[in-house]
Amino acid sequence: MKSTTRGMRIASVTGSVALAILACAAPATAAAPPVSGSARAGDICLWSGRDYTGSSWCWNPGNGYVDVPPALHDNVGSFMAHADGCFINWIHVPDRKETRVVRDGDYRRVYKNDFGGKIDAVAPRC
Ligand SMILES: [Ca+2]
Repeated sequence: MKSTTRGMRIASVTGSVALAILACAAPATAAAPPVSGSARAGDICLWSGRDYTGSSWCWNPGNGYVDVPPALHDNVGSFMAHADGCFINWIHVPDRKETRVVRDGDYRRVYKNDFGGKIDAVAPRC
């Protein structure tokens, strides 16, 4: 009887250790961008500020090619992708463009100093 109780206690402690290990693993998840808010599954969301702040707008592959709203034109500070897509910077419409392939799961907390400072449109494919 007593050993059974001890066995259960050990099992309980083991469970706590497992939870503690999960808790330790959590920071990697916590460092990833938030999934909630305006970023829904299947969307690519853009923000004017770094760290997903400022004006935001979400695009869905079903929307097809879309010019980004004025607030985000050449002004994407961060993004989060829950879909595949393509960021486009027009050099000369319609025949010269610079593109960046975006994959489901991609994100950048700071993007304005990179291609975010050039984005004109989002499309399903480059
Ligand atoms: Ca541009």
